[in-house]
Amino acid sequence: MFRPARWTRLVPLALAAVLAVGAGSQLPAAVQASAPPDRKSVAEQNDELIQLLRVNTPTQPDRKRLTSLDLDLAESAGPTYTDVVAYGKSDLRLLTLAGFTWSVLEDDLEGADRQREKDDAAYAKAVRNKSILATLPSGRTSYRQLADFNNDLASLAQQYPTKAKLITLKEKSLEGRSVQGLEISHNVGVSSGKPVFLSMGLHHAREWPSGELTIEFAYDLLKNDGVDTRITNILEKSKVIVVPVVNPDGFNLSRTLGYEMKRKNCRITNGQIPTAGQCAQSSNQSRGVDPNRNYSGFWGGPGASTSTTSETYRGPGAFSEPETRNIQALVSAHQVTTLITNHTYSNLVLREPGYAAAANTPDETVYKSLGDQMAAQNGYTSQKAYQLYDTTGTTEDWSYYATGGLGFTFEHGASSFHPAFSNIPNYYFGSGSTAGKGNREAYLIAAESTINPARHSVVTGTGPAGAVLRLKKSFTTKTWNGTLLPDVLETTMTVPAGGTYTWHTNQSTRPITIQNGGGTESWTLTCERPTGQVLETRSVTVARGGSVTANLTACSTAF
Ligand code: 0X9
Ligand code: ZN
Repeated sequence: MFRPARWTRLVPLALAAVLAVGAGSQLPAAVQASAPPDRKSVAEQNDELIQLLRVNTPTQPDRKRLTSLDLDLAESAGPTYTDVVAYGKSDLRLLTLAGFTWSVLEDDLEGADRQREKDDAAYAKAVRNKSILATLPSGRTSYRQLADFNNDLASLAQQYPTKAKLITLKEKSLEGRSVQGLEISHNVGVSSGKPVFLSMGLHHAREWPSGELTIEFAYDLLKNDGVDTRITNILEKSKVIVVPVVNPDGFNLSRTLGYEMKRKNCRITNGQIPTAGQCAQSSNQSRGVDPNRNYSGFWGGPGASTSTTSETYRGPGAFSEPETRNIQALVSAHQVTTLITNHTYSNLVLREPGYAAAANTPDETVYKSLGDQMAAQNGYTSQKAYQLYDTTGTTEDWSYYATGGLGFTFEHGASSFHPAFSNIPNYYFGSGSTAGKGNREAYLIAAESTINPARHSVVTGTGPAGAVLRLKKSFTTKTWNGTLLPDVLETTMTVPAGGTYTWHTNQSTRPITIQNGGGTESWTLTCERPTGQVLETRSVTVARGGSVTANLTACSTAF
């Protein structure tokens, strides 16, 4: 995954082979075998192919050494190998000089993209002819463009006004685009105290299926509410929030022919807004901040680069980017008890911790059990995130340790950032041994786990109908070098008619505090007039699986 797409092509595969031999490493059989007969014409044009390589990394030191080369790791790794996107001779030379051997999984990624477009057209035709019947909840037959995502979110909100609310995240992207999502629940406009399941896509621009799966789940919930009892129950008891495109600038560029391998955002110069067209300039193609290294949790630690041209560039500071600040604000303003951030690829369900030197999380038992349950549906491998490789500053490095909401990274697909679209129904509904399960079932399990009070906390009691209740917690999140950054979690609900409230929340003590043996922390609960006048203040301490009663009698008297 890591490494800029450089769209110049300079060197044929044959030269790669020469380089490999020249440096004294054994030429892998797959490299020899993979050169097709028509390679000559490519060589004549002096082209350079973008390849997918399977690099042999039998030991942990090998994997560490490979990571340190700052190549574009394809986030697919097994016990003895790590897949790498290689951009021609400089990358191949780097690997060779470092003593690595490899086989070629795909010798022309751009050619594969052209083939994918042909396949998508054939798939759309087959669906139109009804020779393929299993279609996605929305009926889509090709990857969405950015405008399609935004139009679809808006039409769902319009079509289901009591169940779907369009949301715009607080900051625009660097190129001025708004970031949109949908809140989905019965009586979505009523502030209800329901627990929240947040699903997101496209932190990484080229990982197109991650946005598709996120929005298809929204269609599924809205279409099948009242039809499928599991979905009816989910919308009654929880709120599902989807944000299919977290990084619209990067995604928009990746959907422009010639830029498909764009991964990061459009930050060209630290702290500066890019000028129009700057992000697409060929000299800037390796620029950008990796949104999945820019969150504050352990920011600046292992598996995140300080180089502005690295695919894992962490940015000049934690939350330096609007894309990550948006998600921070969204999560801080809701009781997100379950979170899935969708990525591609490797068929993985990843839970914290994200770097190998970290201790197991204090929630390892429940965390693993939910990860395993979901992986049993989509057929992926459930594991700790660092078992793929070390990272810091990822979404859950912040969200899990700061809120306690169980957060997962899903890496969809076996071997491609964005395979032919005909794969997406298989990802969603499952295929082969997972037929009828797939990510649809995994997401339903995530939503059902969100509802399960054993997996979050409950604050309940009496108060005056119409009063605004507020739960607030202020603390600091520590980056890798010890900098303390202010964080505020703040959510509200309204006491319903009848004067009894039930609020499904995250635990009051942060996992990071539990892990560091730091004692207990509390929520501050206030009961207010709708004008904001505070009538009662309480301190609430509640653990995961716990319930606490707070009868707001002073507030009731004064209201
Ligand atoms: O590196 C990433 O950001 C994620 N993979 S991707 O290829 N989609 O970019 C994985 C991050 C998961 N966390 C850890 N591996 N610790
Ligand atoms: Zn990703």
